[in-house]
Amino acid sequence: MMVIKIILLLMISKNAFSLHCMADNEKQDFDVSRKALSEIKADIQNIRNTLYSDYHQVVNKMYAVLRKRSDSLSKLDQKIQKIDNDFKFVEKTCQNTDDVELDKYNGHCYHYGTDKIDWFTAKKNCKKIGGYLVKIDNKDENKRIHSIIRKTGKNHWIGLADFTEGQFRWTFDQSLATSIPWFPGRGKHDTNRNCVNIGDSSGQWDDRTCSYKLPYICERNLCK
Ligand SMILES: [Ca+2]
Ligand SMILES: [Ca+2]
Repeated sequence: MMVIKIILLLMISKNAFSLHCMADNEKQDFDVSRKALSEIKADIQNIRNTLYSDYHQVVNKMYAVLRKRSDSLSKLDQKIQKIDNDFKFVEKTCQNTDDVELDKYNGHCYHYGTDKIDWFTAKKNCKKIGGYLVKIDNKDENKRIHSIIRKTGKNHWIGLADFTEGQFRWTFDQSLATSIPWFPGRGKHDTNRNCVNIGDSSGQWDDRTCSYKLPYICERNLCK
């Protein structure tokens, strides 16, 4: 539409500007030309306004997308930082356990502490080497551990306790233990017996007072 107006304007204005004085019909052409010119100017202004509006809409949309992406990257960056910190912690604890003897079994590492200490101190000692008081997940793991401690002739602390009476939970993940291989007569309601050890003779478990002093077993999910 605007192109047609421009062509018309050029045709009319050519005649209008070629004369020194204007007759009536030429004056009409002149007026028509001026009107067309005004319309073209208005059209150009409308197009310019539309372009500005479109431009701002596009910029705002792009800015919103970029801001969303930036937020996602920030969250990702935080997660990477946390993982990096975890790796540093593991690296540090591994360096500190160079002199600790570890038994590797099924992708995990086990440390058999020989010093006789109470259950809470045993728990702390395991944490120092980047592990936890052992969580015995199944019969095979119990069999492996029993095969080692039976040679020591001593019961060992494991990471199981019922600080809420009757609810025996693993310290590693606070999950409830199922099908516990108790010594006959053990694991009954007794608020003085809250910490659990594994027996060297049968591999069965016994609950007793947490202040009792025993060797202990630590487990670690990562091995060098
Ligand atoms: Ca385990
Ligand atoms: Ca108890």
